Amino acid sequence: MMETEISELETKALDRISAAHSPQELEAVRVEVLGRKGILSHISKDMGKLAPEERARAGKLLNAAKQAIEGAFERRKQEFEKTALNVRLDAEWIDLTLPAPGVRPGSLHPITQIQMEIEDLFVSLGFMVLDGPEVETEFHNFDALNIAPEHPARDAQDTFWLTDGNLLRTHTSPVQVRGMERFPPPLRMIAPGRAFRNESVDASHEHTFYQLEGMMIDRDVSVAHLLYFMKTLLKEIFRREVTVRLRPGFFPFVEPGFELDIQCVICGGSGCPVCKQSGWVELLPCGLVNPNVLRISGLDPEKWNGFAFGLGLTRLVMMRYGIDDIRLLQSGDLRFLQQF
Ligand code: FA5
Repeated sequence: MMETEISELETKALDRISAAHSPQELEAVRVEVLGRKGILSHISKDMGKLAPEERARAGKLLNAAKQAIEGAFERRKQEFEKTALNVRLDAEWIDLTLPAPGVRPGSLHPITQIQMEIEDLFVSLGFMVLDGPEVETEFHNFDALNIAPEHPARDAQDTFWLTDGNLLRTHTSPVQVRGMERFPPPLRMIAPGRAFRNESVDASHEHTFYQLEGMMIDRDVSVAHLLYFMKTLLKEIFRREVTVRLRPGFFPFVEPGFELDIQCVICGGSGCPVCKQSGWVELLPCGLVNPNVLRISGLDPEKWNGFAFGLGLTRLVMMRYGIDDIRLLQSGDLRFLQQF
C-alpha cells in the first residue's frame, strides 16, 4: 500500500519538477515534497507503523524516490541558473569595437589646419619650416631687425617685458634672424607661431595671436619674386578670387616695404568692426630684406638679398571662414570649435 503511494508520489514529483516554469515554482515543489515538513518526511514518519519487513522494503523505495527527486530538482535548478546567466550575458554584451557612445572625435583647431596647409605649400616650394622661442632676447626681437632703440614698438605699452630683460616676442620676425644665424644662404624658410602684444583686445586684435613668417635669401631676389610667392599663397588658401591691394608700408627690416591688404570678406568691403569700417584687413606685410639686417646677421648685402613677409595667420583664418570676432578663436567654446 505504502509502496504504491511512494511510487505515485515519485512520478508526480518528477512531472512537476520538469513542468516548473520558474525557479520559484521549482522551489515550491521542493518545499512541498522534500522539505522538513514535506510529503517525504511525512511518509517516513508513517513508516514506523509498518511491520519490520515491509518497513525495510518501503524504506529502500523511499530512499530511491528521494534520490531521484533530489537529482531531478538539482538538474532543473541548474537549467534555470544557466538560462538566467545567458539572459544576463545577452543583456550586458558589449561590442568593444564600437565607438564609445557620446564621445565625439576631436578635430584640429582651424588655425592649426591652415598653418599645416601653408606649411605643405611652402615645403613643396623648397622652404623649410623653422621654430623659434616665444621668450626672446631684445637683440633678436628688435636690434637685429634694425629696429632702433627709440622705436615706439619697443614701448612697454606694446611689449610684454620680462623682469630678466627678455620679452615675449612681439612678432615672428626674430626667427628670420635665428634662421640666418643657423643656416648659410641660400635660405628659404617659414616660421609659424604665436606673437604677443600688450594691446587692447577688440574684434580684430588679440594680445596673443598667430603669425607666419617667411624669408627667402638668394642672389638677385626681386619684388617680382616676392609678389609671385604672395599670390601663390593667397590663391592656395582662398581657392577663389579675393580682392587684394598693395600699398607702401614701413618696417625697419625691409626696404622697400609693402602692406598687402585683403578686402574684408565679412562685410564685402562696405565696412564693419573687423575692418574698422575701412573695408580692408591688414594681412600680409612684406618687403625686400633691408641690407642692414643682412649685415647684422653676417651676410654680405653685395652678394645676397631676399624678401620677407609676416602673415597675420589668425586674421587669415578669420577671412577664410568669415569669422567676425577674433576672440572666438581662442575662447575654447566647443559650439564654435565643433564647426571645423
Ligand atoms: C609685423 O609684425 C612684421 N613683423 C611683419 C613683417 C614681416 C613685415 C616681414 C615685413 C617683413 P605687423 O605689426 O603689421 O607686422 O603684424 C603683421 C600682421 O599680424 C598684421 O597684418 C595682422 O594681420 C597681424 N596682427 C598684428 N597685430 C595683431 C593682433 N593684435 N591681433 C591679431 N593679429 C594681429
